Amino acid sequence: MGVLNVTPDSFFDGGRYFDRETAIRRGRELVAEGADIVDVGGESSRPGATPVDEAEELRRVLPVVAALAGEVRVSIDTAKPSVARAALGEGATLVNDVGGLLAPVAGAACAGLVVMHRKGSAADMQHDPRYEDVVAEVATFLAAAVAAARSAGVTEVYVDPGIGFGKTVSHNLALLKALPRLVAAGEPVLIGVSRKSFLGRIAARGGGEPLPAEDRLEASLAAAVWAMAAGAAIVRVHDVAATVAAARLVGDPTSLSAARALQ
Ligand code: HH2
Repeated sequence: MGVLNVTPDSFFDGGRYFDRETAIRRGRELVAEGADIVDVGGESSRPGATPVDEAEELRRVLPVVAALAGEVRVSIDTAKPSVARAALGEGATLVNDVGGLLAPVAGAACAGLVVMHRKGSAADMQHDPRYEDVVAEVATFLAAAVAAARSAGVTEVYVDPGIGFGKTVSHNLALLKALPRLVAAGEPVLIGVSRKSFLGRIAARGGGEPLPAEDRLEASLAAAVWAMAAGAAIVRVHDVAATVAAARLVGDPTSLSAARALQ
């Protein structure tokens, strides 16, 4: 899944594809690089991001969704029911529900749904998030979200532990380490780690400064390979070409997946 943020303020690609034509061109580039899905978003969910009103979010995403929907599977990354509904009307077929409210919209439209765990809003989610047992709490939340999605009539559901959404570096690492357990629960798993700040902080553990988003490609690829080898069905990434190249190692029947089968 390639990330396409039509925003001025996303933490990595903010401002790069804010212009409509540039965004559409970038979507096509993601497809050429090997993306099976393009995830279009019009509101940054990074900690501290300024909320975007409905009219503005629609203005940002709808023309881009409409232009790309005939060429690739498009998912709509939003927290707003009205934006999800309108994007589905323009040809999107997957709802990336980052706020937890969109199962009825996906169900009514016979669309797929990504249910994602988060603790708190963009304004407060990174202010000292705490869990008794992050893996158990996220797994319980996702099982309930899947049940709610099925009752709303959704038949295609993906679960996402929401890396970075109300989680410390340790919480994110615990969830990644527990990925095989989440995969074993039975629903296809989506993982979004691409260029996230915890990767920059881990790289700084040797004593240096946290790496900025521009310098987190290698760590992102390592995390994506880990996620794929652990059985994730979808990885959501900014760097599609590099991830596709890395994915070959995991997909090659003589390499990592075969090693996993032997365990
Ligand atoms: N992460 C981001 C946005 N949407 N959706 C899912 N399902 N999982 C994720 O981990 C996820 C997501 C944050 O990344 P990005 O879109 O690059 O940044 P921003 O929120 O600043 O636009």
